[in-house]
Amino acid sequence: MLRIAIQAKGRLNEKTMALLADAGISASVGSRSLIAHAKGFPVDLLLLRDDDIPQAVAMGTADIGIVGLNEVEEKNVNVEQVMNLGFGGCRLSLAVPREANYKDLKWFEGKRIATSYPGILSRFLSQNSINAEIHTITGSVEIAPAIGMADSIFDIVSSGGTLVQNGLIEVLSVLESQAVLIATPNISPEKREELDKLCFRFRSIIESRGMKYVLMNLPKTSLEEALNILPGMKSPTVLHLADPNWLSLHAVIPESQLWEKIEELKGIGAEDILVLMLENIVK
Ligand code: PRT
Ligand code: ZN
Repeated sequence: MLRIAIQAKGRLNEKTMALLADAGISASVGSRSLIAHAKGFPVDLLLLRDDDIPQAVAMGTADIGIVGLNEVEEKNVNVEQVMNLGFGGCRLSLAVPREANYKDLKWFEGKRIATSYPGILSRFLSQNSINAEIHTITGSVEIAPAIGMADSIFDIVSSGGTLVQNGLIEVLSVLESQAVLIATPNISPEKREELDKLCFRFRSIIESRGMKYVLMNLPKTSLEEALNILPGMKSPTVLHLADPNWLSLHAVIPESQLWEKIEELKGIGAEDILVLMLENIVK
């Protein structure tokens, strides 16, 4: 039975539980328990702080884990990165006070940088031959320059709002991160088989995210034009209707292009357009 380490509470917990639920894995997690037995797939959930997940997976305490790439890179332990999970997106960036006269990386020479990610930062600084003082602090890194604890920071940025609020400017993104699925090195063949099944479920869920299933009625004479409007997508499904002058067209369209494509399809006579949510794309 696979044991999967996930964040007990925090930013990744809810989306991790949602991904597991979409994959048919449900667990009732008590607020105090460390382990939960799941239904729907032979897996136990190990609920940990995100900082402890890379190590737990590297040691084999858990066979697999879901955690931010930033934590995996920071802990620098031996784990297999199995797949990106498409949520928890953020970046680890260097930021300086707004009034700093920043031109390039040399600015950091001899400066004090506050961070919760000393491992990634020290590797980056040595690759770029910069000598700076790293001040490791946990939590509220962004206030360090204002209270005189540091000249600059290296921290997680998502919308950038926190930096602005603290009078800081992002000057360089060092690592793009998102939640990733990791596995213990030398996982047994039996567990690898279970992991492959789980990845198959995750992949079909992730691929269907951001896609919509669209059905419409279309004059038969517009079919050629409709196929040109939907290029690059697999050939849409065309069904005959009782009225020989009309067809029913079904297509999968990325959400980002949905309204633009619908307007174009309406322009060539499409009617009764239905947009449906897509739960899975099983390949
Ligand atoms: O208790 P535990 O140790 O498990 O959790 P934690 O408090 O260490 O981590 P948590 O739950 O805050 O974050 C878990 C993971 O979420 C991180 O390791 C990242 O991989 C990911 N993530 C995604 C983020 C953010 N986005 C994010 N915005 N983690 C933190 N932030 C912080 C950021 O540091 C900033 O201070 O949120 C603040 C707001 O960011 P802006 O730029 O949107 O203003
Ligand atoms: Zn943490």
